[in-house]
Amino acid sequence: MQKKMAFGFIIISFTVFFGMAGFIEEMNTDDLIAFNSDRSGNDEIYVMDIHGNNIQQLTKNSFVDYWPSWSSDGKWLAYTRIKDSNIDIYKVDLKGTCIMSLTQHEAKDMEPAWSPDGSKIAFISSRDKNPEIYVMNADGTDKVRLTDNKAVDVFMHWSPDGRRMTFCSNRDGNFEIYVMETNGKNMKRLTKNCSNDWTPKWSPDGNKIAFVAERDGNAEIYIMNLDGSEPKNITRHPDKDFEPDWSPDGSMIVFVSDRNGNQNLYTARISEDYEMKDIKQVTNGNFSDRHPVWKPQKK
Ligand SMILES: [Ca+2]
Ligand SMILES: [Ca+2]
Ligand SMILES: [Ca+2]
Ligand SMILES: [Ca+2]
Repeated sequence: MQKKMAFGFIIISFTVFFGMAGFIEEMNTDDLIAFNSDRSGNDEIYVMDIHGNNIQQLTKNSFVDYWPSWSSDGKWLAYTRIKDSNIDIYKVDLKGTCIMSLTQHEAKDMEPAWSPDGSKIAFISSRDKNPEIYVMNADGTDKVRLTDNKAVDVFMHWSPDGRRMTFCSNRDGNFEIYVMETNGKNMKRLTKNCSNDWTPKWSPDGNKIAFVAERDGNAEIYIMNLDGSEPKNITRHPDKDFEPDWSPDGSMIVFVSDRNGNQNLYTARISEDYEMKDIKQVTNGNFSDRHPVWKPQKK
């Protein structure tokens, strides 16, 4: 009997020790959310675990650094920097020690969106006079324009298979959500209403699009089908809820809300019928925490 208990204890100790070690390692490397925050004075890029702990600051300077986008291998974050009245795209590694410039143009270059296979970065540039969508290689070479319209074209996001892109444009009066192939062809409008629709994010299974609209009176997060049908308001809160991003397994969404006075980050579980459950505030304090993006899963 004693022998059996001792053996059981060893098994439990083994599981606790190695299981915990594995858990911590996983927390540190996989379950991460990047965001930008002005908590240290001006906007900088940060990474934290999904519970809002272990916050690491990756940029530290007098410029505005915002709009992070993960590389598919999770080793880099592309982001936008406003410096000396110019706006360009940079990337930073997860230690914050290596920062590289990806655009060097006098026009505004912003909002990088890394492709799912890691080879390309889509971005917005006004180098051809008005905001258009471009794509470049991940090292900043070979920039190609995808849209050609006098309207503002913004907020691209790649489909999980990398073959299509959602974006927003006010070409039809107010901001609506569009989809196109990643060569700019076969463009189609998905929303049609009198309020602005913003920041579409494809679900990891490729079946839904989360986005933001003010059609019910204030900024809310919605989920709709790929053809724009059945939009469902999933926040239904009188304060502003915006900038949603899916967890890699599609079971959760991280978003920004000012429901507790200022812009903080929240996570929620998404149920099978696309309801928000277990809403949890993950950042606190009197700053603006914005643009959360969940680290992609290792391929
Ligand atoms: Ca900064
Ligand atoms: Ca520029
Ligand atoms: Ca345009
Ligand atoms: Ca709301």
